[in-house]
Amino acid sequence: MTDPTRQTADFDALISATGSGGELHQHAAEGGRRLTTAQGVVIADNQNSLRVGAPGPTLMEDFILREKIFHFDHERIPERVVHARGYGAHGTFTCTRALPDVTRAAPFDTEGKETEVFVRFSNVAGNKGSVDLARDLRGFAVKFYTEDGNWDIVGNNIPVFFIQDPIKFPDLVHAIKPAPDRDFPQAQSAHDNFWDFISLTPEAMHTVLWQMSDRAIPRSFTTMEGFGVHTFRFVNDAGASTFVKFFWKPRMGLQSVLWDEAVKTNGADPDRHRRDLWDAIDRGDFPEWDLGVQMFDQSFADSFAFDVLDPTKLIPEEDCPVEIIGTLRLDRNVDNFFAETEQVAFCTANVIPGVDFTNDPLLQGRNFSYLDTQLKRLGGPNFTKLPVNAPKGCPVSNYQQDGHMQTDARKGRVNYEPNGWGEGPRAHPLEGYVSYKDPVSGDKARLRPASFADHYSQARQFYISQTSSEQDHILAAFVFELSKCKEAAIRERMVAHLLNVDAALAQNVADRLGLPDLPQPAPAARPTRTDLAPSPALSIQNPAPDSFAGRIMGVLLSDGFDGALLAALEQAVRDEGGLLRFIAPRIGGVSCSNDNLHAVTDQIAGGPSVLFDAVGILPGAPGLADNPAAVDFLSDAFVHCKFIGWVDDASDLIDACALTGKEEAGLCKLDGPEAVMPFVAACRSLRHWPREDAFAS
Ligand code: HDE
Repeated sequence: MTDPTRQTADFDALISATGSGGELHQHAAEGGRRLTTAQGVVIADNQNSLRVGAPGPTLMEDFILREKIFHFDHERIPERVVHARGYGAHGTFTCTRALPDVTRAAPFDTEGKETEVFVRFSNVAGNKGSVDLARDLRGFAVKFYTEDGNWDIVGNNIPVFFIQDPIKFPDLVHAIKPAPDRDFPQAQSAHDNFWDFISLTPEAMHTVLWQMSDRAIPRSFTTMEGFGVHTFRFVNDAGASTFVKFFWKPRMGLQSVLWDEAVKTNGADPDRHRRDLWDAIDRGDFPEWDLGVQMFDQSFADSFAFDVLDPTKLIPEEDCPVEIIGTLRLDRNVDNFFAETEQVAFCTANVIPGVDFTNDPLLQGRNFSYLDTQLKRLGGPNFTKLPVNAPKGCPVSNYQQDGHMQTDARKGRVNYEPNGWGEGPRAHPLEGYVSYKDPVSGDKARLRPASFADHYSQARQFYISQTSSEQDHILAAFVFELSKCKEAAIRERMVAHLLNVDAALAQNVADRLGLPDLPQPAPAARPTRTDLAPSPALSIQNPAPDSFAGRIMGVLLSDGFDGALLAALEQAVRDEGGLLRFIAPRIGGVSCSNDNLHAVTDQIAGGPSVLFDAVGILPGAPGLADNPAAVDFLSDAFVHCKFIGWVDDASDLIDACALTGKEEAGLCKLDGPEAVMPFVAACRSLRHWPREDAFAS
């Protein structure tokens, strides 16, 4: 065996030959860990392959080179066919309200009980290397490691889905992904194929309204809701079932960005969402969500206007309250992205006693798909042995064996059941998983329930539940997306659907697209649309947020800035639980009025205002108006309805952005430290939406 402390006699000669110099010398001298091959052989030289003569041929015998390159060549695995770009973290779920009468699910049996979780957020359409702020649905997948086995809620940040039958899923995904001939556009729905498919799929209209809303461009993972989407069942000890829908409610409140901001953020920081999550956990600012449930029985389901098994429909919170039963806290970043976030395998069929399925056709289809996809992606059936996928806190004991990458060396001769050897695990009728006895009958046929046929009523309900600002964003999104469709017939077909949702929305989209005539409304499967009451819970802006906690203020500085004013601003933002970034023309530091050097976090061209929730413009002297990046910084902040605090020395910049004399509550003059508190208090509402009216066209 190699003695790891042994040094070669001609060690110095080796160092000079390898070119590793002082670093290697120091590392070895300190007794640092030895670099080895995968077989455990210590490597003497990791810089030069084995050759004959100085420029001579490389030898096949070089097992160190060959093993290293071989492993490198196989580093990539197939990315997820959807939800490829994702980011995960570990955390804990704490039960705040036990439900022993409703479900035997372990996480809810006792108040205060903690269950370990792993969560992965994702974008749906883009590939693994795409940008965070694409207009897209987000995945919100949670794995609970319970003592009864692993349970996954594989949800999205939007409570409904595009289709009602799994047989349509490959078509939906093909349509949104880059076109097969040209392989673009990437991570975008703004193209002919997507809208061609959607305009021929009326059941998608409700989800499309959500997708065109601000929900599809969240500020961060920590400011978005999660939904289980389908109706599931809770089952109690007596075998009685209660329907349940799952909700994750962010403690930070809901917040999204504007489309122009999203587009610019993708250039400034394509990793905005993952960086935000990583940084928050890293600094101990652990993001939290409450778990809410809508629970209802068959008689509620029978009386509800829509089929609770239709995944294109939701149950408004006003009709069935969301009851909070626990809190999710993410408190640990992964050690290794690939080993954990990339290899984690979620599956809707991962349920535990106390949780069961319904006959939602989409859920039934998903239960098949996830296991299948893991086999392809992770290369064999033993992916459940990977630490991130393996159950924790409960034994795994069965007769499954062999397969690629088997890590269990089970002892003994028994690998079947029943066996007469008195060895090995046995099924347990009382403790084991028993499916809910759902009486089923009917003809075998390819059919769609008539109760799934209304495709417009809830789309309209969503639209009329938005604030006028949010409705404007939906309009702008439709115009943007459809303007990217080259085929006029597709644009027209979409407007025909929108006529069934809201006449004014359809007319405005048509006008802005320059449609010569309004088409006839699309023929509806149901002759009439039901006009439902608005559901305020569907809006992001309503109720207005009231906290700057966890938000970032970007302060633009230049030499000679007022140190006392900045100190007051820093204090006030920190007292609110907010964070600060300091932006200046030079990264090396910026000097204060008393000549002290203040650290700069971003050079101005690399720290545009789209990265911040509010901005302060605190230069030490006029002159920023000559800097195009400073002009963009302020004018973008203004157009994006951010709160802006500014000082006299920024007057030339204010002028350059045509903001001189603009009297409005979101543009706050910081005349002295006493003006700071009211400014920071105003920032709690995060955006000054009335400003948008000035830009309405
Ligand atoms: Fe998925 N989905 N999906 N999906 N889905 C996958 O599984 C599928 C659907 C969702 O972070 C895949 O491991 C079908 C609805 C999330 O790893 C795949 C249908 C909802 C994630 C798959 C749906 C989701 C996935 C791709 C229609 C919201 C990422 C890679 C019947 C409730 C999980 C993988 C993670 C991933 C299939 C529809 C959420 C191919 C067939 C509805 C969050 O198995």
